[in-house]
Amino acid sequence: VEQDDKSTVSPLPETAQQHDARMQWWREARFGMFVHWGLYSGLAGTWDGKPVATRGGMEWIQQRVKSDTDTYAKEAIPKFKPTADFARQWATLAKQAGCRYLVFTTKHHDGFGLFDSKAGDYNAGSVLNRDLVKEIVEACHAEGLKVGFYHSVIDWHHDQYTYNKSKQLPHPLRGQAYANGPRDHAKYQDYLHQQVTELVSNYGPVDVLWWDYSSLDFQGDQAWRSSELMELVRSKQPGIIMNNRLFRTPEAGWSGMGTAGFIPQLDSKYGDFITPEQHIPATGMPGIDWETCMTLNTTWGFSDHDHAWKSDETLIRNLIDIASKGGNYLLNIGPKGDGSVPEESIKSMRTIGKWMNTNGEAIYGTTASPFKNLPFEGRCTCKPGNLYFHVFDWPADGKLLVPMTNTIRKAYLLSAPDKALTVTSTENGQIISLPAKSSDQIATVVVTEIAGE
Ligand code: FHN
Repeated sequence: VEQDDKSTVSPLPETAQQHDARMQWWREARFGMFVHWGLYSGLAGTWDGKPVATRGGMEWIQQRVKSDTDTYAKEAIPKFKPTADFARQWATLAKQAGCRYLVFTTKHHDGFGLFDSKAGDYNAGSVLNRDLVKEIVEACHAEGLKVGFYHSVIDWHHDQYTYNKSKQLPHPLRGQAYANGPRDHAKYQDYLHQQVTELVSNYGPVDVLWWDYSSLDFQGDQAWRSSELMELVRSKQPGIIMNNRLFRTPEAGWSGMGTAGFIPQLDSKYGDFITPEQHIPATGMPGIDWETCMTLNTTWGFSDHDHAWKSDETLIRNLIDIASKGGNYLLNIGPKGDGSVPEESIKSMRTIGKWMNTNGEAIYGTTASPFKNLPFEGRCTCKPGNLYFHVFDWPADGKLLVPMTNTIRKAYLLSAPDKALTVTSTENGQIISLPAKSSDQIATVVVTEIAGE
């Protein structure tokens, strides 16, 4: 198996200006909601009456319990009962949170499609006589959200899908028939392309295609006929934005799961944005569009047993940290088998939304901090003429030193725009006198309108 991808897809024949125009809404959005929902959601991390685990991705439950698809589907389908209005609840929550786009799983690794597919019968159209993708797209558009389709290229159910990382036979998820039968991965690739064609043809404008995921030894054209697949998508959806997970070579900007890697100049040959897992410099990565996706607890798909919820302060600081480095934050909810959203998730997303109602100006449409480091615990985002200093740890003496010599025309808290703050110039920079920190502020933003910039 070749180590390096030799995909032949050429970068789009678009000018830099056209590329920027295509990416503009995404770069300005900065904050999206991710949704992992499928047959696994009804199982809720429980198999054979016992918790499978208390932490970790329960969207992988089929693989974790090594169940073949027939057994898995027999258990999971009766527990997957979407209500009539589940999609509206998601879209309303995303809006309340201040998200500008919503990316949801059209199919995860178990292979069950949420759309009404004519390719096979392992999908909501055949099983539930519903097109759940259509319902979600309509709900998102009703709330003015951009729509992203997460689509797993991995597919544990398909009998011609041959990549078997474990090299076990019979493949633990496909049973003996799979082991003995003829297998031709090209037939799976045809199936993959047919379903993707349905997704980019039948639901109107699709704003993001979020591929997931490739291995170092199985990627690109060899695994997915990626060049053809990306060009097919772009032919149907010229304005679409895609991530880079059809590839896993370093050139594709995939740093690996938590491994430090280099992020070279990305071009549309591999996708339009990367999903880096490693440390991002404080001043971001000029010329690279990137997005970090995270869970609210430790599982992407719903689990009854995962109570490791991130604090609201952590979530808001993550949003600020990522925006301060020029990236997007895709924050995940894992709805239950009926599509309802766990109360803990609703509370967190609404708390973020309350903060965004006051401070969203310091996130939307901002670019990375110009400062390699700050003399206080916090972050900086910027727009032409404005710097937004996000203060994580409020200075006990109320004095905020900002390392700049420019004249500050005006400084104020976004939560109190009419109250100008005193600014004193010193040889180390400008000191902004802050009021006593109010208890409910998770992170407060100081806006400075800089003279001459
Ligand atoms: O295996 C998946 C996982 O279940 C989840 O969908 C994440 C989201 O980024 N992607 C893969 C692991 O990176």
